[in-house]
Amino acid sequence: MEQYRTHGKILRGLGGLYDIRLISQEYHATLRGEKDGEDLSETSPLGGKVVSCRARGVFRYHKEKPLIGDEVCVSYTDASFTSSVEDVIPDANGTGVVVSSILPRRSALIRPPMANLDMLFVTMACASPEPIPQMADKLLCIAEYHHIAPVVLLTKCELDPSRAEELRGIYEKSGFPVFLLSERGAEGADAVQAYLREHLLRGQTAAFAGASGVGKSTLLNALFPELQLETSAVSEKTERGRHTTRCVTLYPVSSDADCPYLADTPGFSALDFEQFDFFGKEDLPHTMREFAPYLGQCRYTNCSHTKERAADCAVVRAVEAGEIPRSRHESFLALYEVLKNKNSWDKK
Ligand SMILES: Nc1nc2c(ncn2[C@@H]2O[C@H](COP(=O)(O)OP(=O)(O)OP(=O)(O)O)[C@@H](O)[C@H]2O)c(=O)[nH]1
Ligand SMILES: [Mg+2]
Ligand SMILES: [Zn+2]
Repeated sequence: MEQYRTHGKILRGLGGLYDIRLISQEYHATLRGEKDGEDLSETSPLGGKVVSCRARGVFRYHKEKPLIGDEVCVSYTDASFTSSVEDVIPDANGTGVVVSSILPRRSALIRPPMANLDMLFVTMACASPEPIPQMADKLLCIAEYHHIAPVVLLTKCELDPSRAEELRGIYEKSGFPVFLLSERGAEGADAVQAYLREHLLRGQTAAFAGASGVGKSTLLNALFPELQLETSAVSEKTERGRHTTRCVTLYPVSSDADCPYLADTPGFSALDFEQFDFFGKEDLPHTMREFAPYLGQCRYTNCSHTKERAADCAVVRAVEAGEIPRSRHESFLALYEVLKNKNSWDKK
């Protein structure tokens, strides 16, 4: 039986079943042994199709858990697909679609649990739930650390326009693209759409992340009404989100095999925030993009840019001069403290 190979991207995983979208333009057919070395590339008729695979084979032996956004090598046979490719669950008895390997990752995050992200929309509501700049700043640092392009999204701006302007000022000053959304995306979604068109390239992935209830799924619905994602009102009592989105899912933005993807992710709670993946405290200053002009300018090379005197620390001086937003430096101090403690714990 002819064996084919192609590439796919994991869109979602639920109960041990992974949806994989075949993305490769080319595939290879090999008649076992006989045609080795011969170039049999053709355009895959399956590009853009979604197949479901059980987490068997390579997943079982792989130490790392497959992540949403992983690119995988997929092999299949003629018999793998019945009339409708969309509803195949073809893993039975060697005739099915088999994931033979997970391709090397460009990046992997713990929160949101995703591989190969290219752009991260750090989403924060101006009110309901109350914005937590430190959570946004931590996400921004993580994106920078992994070379994922960060974008700041401020939602529910109509609920507190002055807070919206204040936050816009902070993040624009720090050098991030910032988008303001009001009325469930009725205002502002166009600008996000235009930004995505211009900056998210073929095959790339952008994710929306932030606290529960900030309106990530709502915005995705505004951008792509056909998605009809579930949303729900924040709790009246606690003003917190209800954790409506339960798992990370990638949505292809068109039917092209190599189109970009957008990801909806489950909202964070304050507790999740503690368990974020992180890195060494020495790396932290380099993940604050507005610190860049000042690094290397401090009096002492081992300056931590935390409690030093302004006379000695170029970063502290820039904060006092209003060049670096104070709230960003406050987040830096808090994150530095977390990393310092984490590192001393690691050494024990
Ligand atoms: N007033 C106002 N409400 C909004 C806006 N955007 C979203 N909402 C509401 O906020 C609530 C939460 O929205 P969701 O889209 O479910 O939030 P989410 O970020 O996806 O939440 P999780 O899935 O729990 O992470 C819903 O009731 C939305 O209608 C907005 O711009 N203005
Ligand atoms: Mg949601
Ligand atoms: Zn310094």
